[in-house]
Amino acid sequence: MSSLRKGVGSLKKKLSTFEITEKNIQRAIRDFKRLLITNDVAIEVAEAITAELIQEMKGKRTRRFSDLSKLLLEHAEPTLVRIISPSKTIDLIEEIVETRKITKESLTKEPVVILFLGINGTGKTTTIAKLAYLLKKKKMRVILAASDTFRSGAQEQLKIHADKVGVKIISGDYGSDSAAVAYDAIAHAKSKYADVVIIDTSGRMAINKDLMQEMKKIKRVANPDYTILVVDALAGNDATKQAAEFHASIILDGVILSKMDADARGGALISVTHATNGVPILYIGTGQKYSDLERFDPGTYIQNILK
Ligand SMILES: Nc1nc2c(ncn2[C@@H]2O[C@H](COP(=O)(O)OP(=O)(O)O)[C@@H](O)[C@H]2O)c(=O)[nH]1
Ligand SMILES: [Mg+2]
Repeated sequence: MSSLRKGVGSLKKKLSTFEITEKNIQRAIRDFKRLLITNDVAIEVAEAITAELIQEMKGKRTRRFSDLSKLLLEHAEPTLVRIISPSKTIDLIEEIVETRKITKESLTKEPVVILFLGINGTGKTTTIAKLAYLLKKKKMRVILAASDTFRSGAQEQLKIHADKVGVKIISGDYGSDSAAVAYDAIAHAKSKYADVVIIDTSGRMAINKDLMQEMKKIKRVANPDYTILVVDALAGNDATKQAAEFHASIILDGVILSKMDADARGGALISVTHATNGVPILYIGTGQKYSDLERFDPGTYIQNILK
């Protein structure tokens, strides 16, 4: 008897619901794709995301056509969070403090070395100053390496930040070998038992062979513990392209997305993570003050986008 009732129940449910197919979900998918793209998610990434969502939803049942969009958003949230959740989360400052605790106990002189990469104007120098500020608050002794020997004014700009934050800077001459400046800064850090060396590098207007060769050389010479790319949230699709190209030539440990305060949409963040196969977003830049560097929380971020 109870099995018959169950059978009737499931038949009724079948009659009052319909199966989701690739075809009948098209319209909801199209609207959702538009939402992603207008939020600055790169087109090919929006396509990959929606293709994944179709696969997930196909074959499920729902009562009304009007429910499809709502259902899609419900599925989208965990999918998007998964895409931008790195395989491991890194609390950079905590990791550095821990590493130094261990290395100090063993009396080694190796500082933690962080290499910053990115094209012109993305916010590398500013972000380095912010990170130095946070590390200094944790009592870390920081040395900045002014390895941007390319763009005029770059050395002075970093020096101003170093003075304001209260950390030491090792500079070079314009036109000199940027890798040599990094090498000098690391040698200096070792001799002074400093904790962290942060290397500022030059960018170019766009990614080119010279830039990549120079960055590869710095990476070889400095042998950094962390290689971090700074991309500009305002750059939209270009930010995604930069992240993919840098990651293809130089393995990245993390990305920092600057200027999130100036960009209400911030979809670049989804694309960048997707394009680098999950390189973690370590921080987002949220302004021009030194304290405007925040750790990034995927869950809250996606909830805001889908609101
Ligand atoms: N609003 C805002 N501006 C930023 C942020 N990060 C950097 N900037 C600004 O972006 C411009 C370029 O930054 P800079 O550090 O010189 O870029 P670099 O060429 O990559 O070293 C500067 O005017 C910075 O003040 C941020 O998070 N928010
Ligand atoms: Mg700079």
